[in-house]
Amino acid sequence: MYDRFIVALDPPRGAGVGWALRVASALCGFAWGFKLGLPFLAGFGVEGFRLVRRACPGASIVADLKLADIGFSMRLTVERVGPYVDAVIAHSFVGVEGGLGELAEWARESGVRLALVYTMSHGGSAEVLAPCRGRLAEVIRRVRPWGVVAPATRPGEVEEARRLFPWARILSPGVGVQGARPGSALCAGADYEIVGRSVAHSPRPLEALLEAAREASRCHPR
Ligand code: BMP
Repeated sequence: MYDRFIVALDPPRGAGVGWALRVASALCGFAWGFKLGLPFLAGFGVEGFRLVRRACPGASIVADLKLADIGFSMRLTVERVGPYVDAVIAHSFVGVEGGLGELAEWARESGVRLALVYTMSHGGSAEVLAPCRGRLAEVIRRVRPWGVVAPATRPGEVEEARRLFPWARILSPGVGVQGARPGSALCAGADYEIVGRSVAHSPRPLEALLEAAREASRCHPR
C-alpha cells in the first residue's frame, strides 16, 4: 500500500536541500514518488530536482509548479525541470487554446506526463473551482492528460473524477494535516494519495508512511 503514496517534499522553514535528500532517501523504495512544488523550487532551485532524482532514481518525480499561464510561459518553465521529472501538474482552468494545448504538446514531445487539477483540497475550492466542475471536466476531456488531481478531503469529488476520467490516474492531496484520513481517496477510486507534512516533516518519515499505508489498507484498491 505504501507504493500508492506520493510524498510532497515541501521543506520546513529554514531547511536546506539536505533535509529533502534525507527524506527522499529514507522513503526510497517505498513511496511511489515525490512531489516537488514551488516551495521546493524557491528553496533549492532546479539543482534540487536533479539531486532528488539522483538520491532515488526509481521514484517518480512530480513537478507541481502551479502552472496556470499562457502556453509559452508554462513551456519555458517545464523545460527547465523536464530532464529530472516524470510528470508535471497544471491547472485546468486556463483552458486549451494558447494554454494547455501547448503544454500537452510539450509533454508528448518530451515524454513527460501531464496531470491537470480538477478541484482542490482546501475550503476555497468550493468558491470557484467546484461550481465550475462541468467546464473543468470539458477541458480535461479535451486534453486527456495522464493524471487528474482531485481532493482526498472531498471523496465525492474523487469518485466523480474516477467516473468522468476513467483513463486517468487520480492523484489526491489533503491526507494528514488537512484532515483526510489515509485511504479515504484510495477507497473512493484514487490511484495515489499525496501526503506532505504528516510524513515528510515527521522525525521518522518511513514509520509515518508505513503507518499511513497500514491505515489505507482497510480499503481494497481497484
Ligand atoms: P500536506 O499533506 O502537507 O497538506 O501537503 C499537501 C501537498 O499537496 C502540498 O504540497 C500542497 O501544495 C499540495 N496540494 C494540496 O494540498 N491541495 C490541492 O488541491 C493541490 C495540491 O497540489
